[in-house]
Amino acid sequence: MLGALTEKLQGVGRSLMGKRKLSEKNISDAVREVRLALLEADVNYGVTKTFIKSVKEKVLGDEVLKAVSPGQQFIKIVHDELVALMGTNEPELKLTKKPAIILMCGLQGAGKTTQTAKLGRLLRKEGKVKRPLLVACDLQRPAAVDQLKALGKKAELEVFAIEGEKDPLKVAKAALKHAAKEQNDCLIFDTAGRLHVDEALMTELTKLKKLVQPDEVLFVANATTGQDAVKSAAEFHEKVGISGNILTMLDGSARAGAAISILEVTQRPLKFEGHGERLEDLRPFNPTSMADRILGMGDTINLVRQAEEHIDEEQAKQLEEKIRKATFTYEDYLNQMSMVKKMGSLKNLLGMLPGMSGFKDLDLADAEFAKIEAIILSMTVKERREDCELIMGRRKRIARGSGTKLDDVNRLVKSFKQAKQFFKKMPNMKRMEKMMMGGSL
Ligand SMILES: Nc1nc2c(ncn2[C@@H]2O[C@H](COP(=O)(O)OP(=O)(O)O)[C@@H](O)[C@H]2O)c(=O)[nH]1
Ligand SMILES: [Mg+2]
Repeated sequence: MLGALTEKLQGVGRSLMGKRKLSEKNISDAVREVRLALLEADVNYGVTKTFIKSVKEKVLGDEVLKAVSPGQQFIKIVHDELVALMGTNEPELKLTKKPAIILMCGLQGAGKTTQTAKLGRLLRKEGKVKRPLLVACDLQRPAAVDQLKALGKKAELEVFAIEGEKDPLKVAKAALKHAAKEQNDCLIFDTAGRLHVDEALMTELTKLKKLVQPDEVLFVANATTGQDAVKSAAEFHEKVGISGNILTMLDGSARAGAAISILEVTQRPLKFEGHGERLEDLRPFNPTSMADRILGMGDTINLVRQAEEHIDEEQAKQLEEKIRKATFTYEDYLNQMSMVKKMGSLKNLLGMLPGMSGFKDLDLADAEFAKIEAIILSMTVKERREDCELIMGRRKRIARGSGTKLDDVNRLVKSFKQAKQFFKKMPNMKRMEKMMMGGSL
């Protein structure tokens, strides 16, 4: 979630509510808010200025729509400009060599090793490559090699490492040889980072780049470090020369400005976004959904994509039907939870939903759901299907069995009943959708 900027821009939408037309005068506050928000989100001054100028031109120009409210229109223009700003480049990797070669670089803790494994997995999953080889060229710390090996094992990817070797160039050379023999069609080189950009690191990377002649040099940037990430992106690009960027830690309280500014200072595309520690948490960079997130409209596209990957459509339909008729039970709830779990942590999912960016403590949501799950698991089948009343004796037993408090069980039973009441009264879902979609801006 991109916190402050999102909140600011939502405020802007509200401030224009009730205005009939956009004019130089009534947008000046909104424009000022956007400018401040961008600067606060680490977008550099030059980019902000250009951005504001083009937003103003669009707002006051001919492209005024009559059908929507001024607030919606203003946000839409800012949104489209953000998409245009972030989406000018092609996010696809250009892998032309046989084998394809990717060199990862970035500061320590940016997420290089993790994204190396995630990327290998993703490329194979998408059928872009068949036998990727992860190469352990971070020889600064012995643990780095072990970390890559462990990740490789988890992802069922081959890892190339030489025990005890201190020279990354030797490892790289041997890996190329190995790949030729074993017919690996893609090599991803994990490299060492430093706390700050230094000469030794840059020299090492430059030599590695010269040796392996990569198709892609990907700079891995920790989005939560804001202007620091931007600064080091510029330095890596100047000294090593990069072909693209991967923005990581976007599941945290990352600021949007880093994405925009890194793009600006390197003039190289944002290729991927990292959204968590798990191997599945890497996606192609999507400027539209990033703009959606910045504006607090939720990462709907990605949510849909993940849902498609994991949820059995038929099952989902049945559940919807049950919710609509308010006949869903604890058992359904448990099934639903296990589907949601397949999609990743709740924290990630909730962050994608419209309006949830203001939700400060999403870790709590995960913990709360774990508790609810434990409670339902301690119910008998009859209880789960609501074939019997959950009398006090039963509740006490459930609390004991699930290691929770009686209060927790009572709370769940109460909110379950309330939810059912709510859905019973709901005439149809369409109306609810309308309420949720139309009311906000
Ligand atoms: N929350 C979150 N954690 C990540 C992400 N990518 C990597 N990590 C974690 O960040 C830490 C540093 O990552 P690592 O790959 O070791 O960074 P490196 O030093 O650049 O190789 C590890 O604990 C990773 O599990 C991400 O997208 N989101
Ligand atoms: Mg590493």
